[in-house]
Amino acid sequence: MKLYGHPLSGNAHRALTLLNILDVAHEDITVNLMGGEHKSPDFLAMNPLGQVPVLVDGDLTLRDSTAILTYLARKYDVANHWLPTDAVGSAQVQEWLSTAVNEIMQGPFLVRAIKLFGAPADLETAKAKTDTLLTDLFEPHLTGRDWLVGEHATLADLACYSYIARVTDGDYSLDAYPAITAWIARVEAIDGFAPMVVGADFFASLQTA
Ligand SMILES: N[C@@H](CCC(=O)N[C@@H](CS)C(=O)NCC(=O)O)C(=O)O
Repeated sequence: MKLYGHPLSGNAHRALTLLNILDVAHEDITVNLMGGEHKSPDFLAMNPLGQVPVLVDGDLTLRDSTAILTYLARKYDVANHWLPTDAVGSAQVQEWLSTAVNEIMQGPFLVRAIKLFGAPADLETAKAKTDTLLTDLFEPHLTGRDWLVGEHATLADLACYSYIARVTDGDYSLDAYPAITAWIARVEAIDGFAPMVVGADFFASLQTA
């Protein structure tokens, strides 16, 4: 099985994280996003949207981080721990998977991408969307709860972690959000979990390489 991603991609991070947690043998392939490899004909043949992550498992080629999470959980998590099978549990996980690819991308993802990559978007709008998302949804939801859904970690936590934890790469402080901060520490303590690289550390490592 091959996962095409990039260390600075939070979307790739969540997929890679589940492969590691479930101890699934895989090859972790870094796509040269800065060099435009994701828009090459070979990559576009795997994902016409030219985005990472992409998972290739035998004849199956799968794009989209949350689809990859669902596939891996259903195929390798025989206890259905990461993705419940009951109607309420599976729908509640889906709520957060949808939040991860929509509201989190419009807020925390963009705040970070504007700072790290000069993404062409309005910083004040992205910050305002982040404020709303964290203040109205995540902080109250996580107050008095350890995990986003139920009594243990699920795909919901893995999917929402990366861009919320690393919104600080965009000089956005999480100090006003104690419940979110405690949740990030809890997620990072999951067995097999590797925290997402800090943007400044990644760029510094390129200079010393
Ligand atoms: N919905 C997709 C979004 C993937 C995505 O936006 N990937 C970014 C990296 S984090 C990318 O490859 N961007 C390059 C581009 O869109 O040109 C997912 O969840 O995997």
